[in-house]
Amino acid sequence: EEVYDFAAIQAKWQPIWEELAPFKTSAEGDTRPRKYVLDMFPYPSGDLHMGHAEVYALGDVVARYWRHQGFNVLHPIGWDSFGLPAENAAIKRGIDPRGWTYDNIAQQKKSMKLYATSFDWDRELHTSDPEYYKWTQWLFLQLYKKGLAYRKDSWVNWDPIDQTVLANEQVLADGTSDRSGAVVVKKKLTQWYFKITDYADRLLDDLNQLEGTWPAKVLNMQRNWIGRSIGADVDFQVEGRTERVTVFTTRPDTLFGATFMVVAPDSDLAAELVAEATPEVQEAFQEYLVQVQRSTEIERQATDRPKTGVFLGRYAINPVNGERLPIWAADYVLADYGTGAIMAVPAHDQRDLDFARAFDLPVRVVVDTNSPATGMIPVITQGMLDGTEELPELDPLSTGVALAGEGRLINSGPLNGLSKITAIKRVIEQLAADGLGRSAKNYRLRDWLVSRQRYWGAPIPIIHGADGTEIPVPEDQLPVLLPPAEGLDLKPRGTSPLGGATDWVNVPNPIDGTPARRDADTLDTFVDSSWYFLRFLNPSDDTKAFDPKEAEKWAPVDQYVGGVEHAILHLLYARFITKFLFDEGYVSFTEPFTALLNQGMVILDGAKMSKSRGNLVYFTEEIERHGVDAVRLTMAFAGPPEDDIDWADVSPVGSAKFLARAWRVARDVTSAPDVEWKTGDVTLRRVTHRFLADAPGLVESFKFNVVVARLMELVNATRKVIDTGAGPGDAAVREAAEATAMALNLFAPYSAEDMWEHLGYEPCIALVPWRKAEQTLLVQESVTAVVQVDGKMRTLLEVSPKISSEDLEKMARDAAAVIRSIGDREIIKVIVRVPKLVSFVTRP
Ligand code: ANZ
Repeated sequence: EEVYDFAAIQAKWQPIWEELAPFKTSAEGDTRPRKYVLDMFPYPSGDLHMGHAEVYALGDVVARYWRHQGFNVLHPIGWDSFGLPAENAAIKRGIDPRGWTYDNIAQQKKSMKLYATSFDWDRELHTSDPEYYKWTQWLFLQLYKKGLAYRKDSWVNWDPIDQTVLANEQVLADGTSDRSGAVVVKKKLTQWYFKITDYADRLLDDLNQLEGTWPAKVLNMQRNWIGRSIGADVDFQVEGRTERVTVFTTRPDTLFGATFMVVAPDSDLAAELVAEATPEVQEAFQEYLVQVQRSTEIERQATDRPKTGVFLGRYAINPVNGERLPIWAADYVLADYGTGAIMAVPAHDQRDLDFARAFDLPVRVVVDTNSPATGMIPVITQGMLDGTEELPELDPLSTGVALAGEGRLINSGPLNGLSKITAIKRVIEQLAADGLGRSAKNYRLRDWLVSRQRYWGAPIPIIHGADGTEIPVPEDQLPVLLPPAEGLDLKPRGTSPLGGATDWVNVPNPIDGTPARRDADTLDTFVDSSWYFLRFLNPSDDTKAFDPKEAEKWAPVDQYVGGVEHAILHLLYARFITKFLFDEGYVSFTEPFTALLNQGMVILDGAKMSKSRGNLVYFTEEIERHGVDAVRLTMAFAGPPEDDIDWADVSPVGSAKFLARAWRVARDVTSAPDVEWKTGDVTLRRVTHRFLADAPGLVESFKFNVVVARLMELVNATRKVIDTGAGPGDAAVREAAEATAMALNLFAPYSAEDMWEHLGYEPCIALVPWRKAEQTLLVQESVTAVVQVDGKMRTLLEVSPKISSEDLEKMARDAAAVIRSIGDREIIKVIVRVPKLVSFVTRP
């Protein structure tokens, strides 16, 4: 008897699909509605891994689904193929990064094709191809023309292992590099930046457009990253100095409580102030500065760190009351935020209070927070609440707790009695009238550092004249080709290896022919990926980066699928570039990705997979063992896509068994394709049509696991009719098998195509329109309730739509799968939503 043989099925269909190219996006004259489904493109660092297996399986469900729904779908793929791993591998093994990269691409492409991802291969692109990076360089020049690409000297994050600068985004919370793991240090260098801060407000405000279609978590991460603060700039006179010192504060209402001023030790201002100080102060300051430069930004902002600083021997004058405020340099004030200087209000700011207590500086309360409702009383007792006990004195100096809460102003002259918000308004008005201040906004967002002192990237298309002028490479001379790696010393040493390519670097000045030098730095790979979704629209056009007419048709991306690790960097940069292209009139939209799905990680035994942990599950091995379809189906069935998948908890073996079962149903069908479905078994027809009606909504809300569960149910129901009911010739059996094959195409395309052939049809099943449910068959006799334990689906129950909450809970508690899964853990919460859901939460 013929058996389900996944290897044979894969070998049979892969060449046929290759030949028929069913996923080629149709172009001119196609009147179908369009969908652009994009999966984040991979970095070719080796063969595909299980993370890829997940994202490309899930993205493919969406792409395949919209094709069944009658859409002209654009589902392209390419490679983010510039970057450090290639270069590091090349250095380690003495090979060419180019060769390493393209070998890996070839391997990944082979794996992706085997994995039956429904990509339009005609649109494949590689960011390291000159045909692509020509346009990355063009984009740089457009930004340059608008003053949005510029060079400046600045303290940069320096990775001492990779010997390269890092964007702030690439420094992890513990102060280490997200690439090499090295502790990041500061170094002063001349670097290229993109002025993303010009777009800060729009990047923040436009997030509102994405509410509901982007994960809330990602929206929040973007908001925090941009970090807009609203407050005031206040100008302070400094004794013995003509220029004023401006501070940024979010609490101008507390101006009467300022008792000292702090400047960042590594700011130009500190250097200026200390230049006039006594030799002792200068010496103490220099010593302190050296110490400060050894610490990371993260360390400097840590609240639990003892406060350190140096008094600069200078005084500022408080503009509202003429008081003399001593000026200190301390590392908790950062040079590149606000103005690099603050007014310290120790009574109401914890960092200032810690500092005041460490150096014996005065503390003055100017906001009366003394009410249990709003104050910051460390411990509130019942007695305080009902008035039998005195409220404690809120003295920050003795308690060590700053009064950050709301209250009425005190000790503040004309502001006394006002609320915080009124006082803020009043102070800003007064300062503005006196020319001593104004309202101000600040952002955590910094300009985007885009230059890298590394080889494997797009060369920056700028030529430096002997006199220091910058000359953009004329657009008709693009691309500036990367010179061959051969003969270059790629080892990191802080300057770009391209500087060693003498013939390449030394060029005549395009303007007057005098000797000049090419900029030897290369662009951050995030520049490459900031616009790739547009290049897919016509990747082989050598006359422009992308065609605005095609963008009009296809973009923005309708559904973007990828990992949450790109929640900040990549998405922020792509959003910025999109807004820039909008401003330049190249696109008509301001957000690149209308909807975003973040898949979780594939982990093993609760831990992230990694070579060093030795818990890697290999893509190729899993595919060989279980087959493509079983792995893909497992990814979809494991749970909600956002959750991590523990490969130890899932069962590709179970998936393969189910696929064999589904496949046998199709093989067993004995009726002909033209059989009248109306004559079929009504009970089975109801199950089929209920599935056809429900699946679209479930797919569109990414409940892929529920769709798979429902398919399992449909296959079981069909098998029952074949074996013990009306038999394999019944029309409803064919109808159910066809629906199964069609829906299975979303998850297990090889099995689905093979079933389709057994059912008497030509390939490709991927292009078959979704079967419409017949309304008359949808009248409910029963509904399926999902039973979850700790968020994982454990069983499905067929229940009456009118079942009571108590009965449903009891049925769920009695279900064998639930009892098994809960074991002896305690149930701490039960959520029952009749008639569809019972969810148990246990104490771990
Ligand atoms: C006086 C004050 C009183 C402040 C008070 C806060 C509370 P965000 O929300 O992060 O914008 N600050 C300003 N520039 C700084 C810098 N370069 N490094 C470290 N701290 C800086 O915080 C703004 C507040 O952080 C500012 O408001 C300032 O302290 C401080 F009861 O001014 B505030």
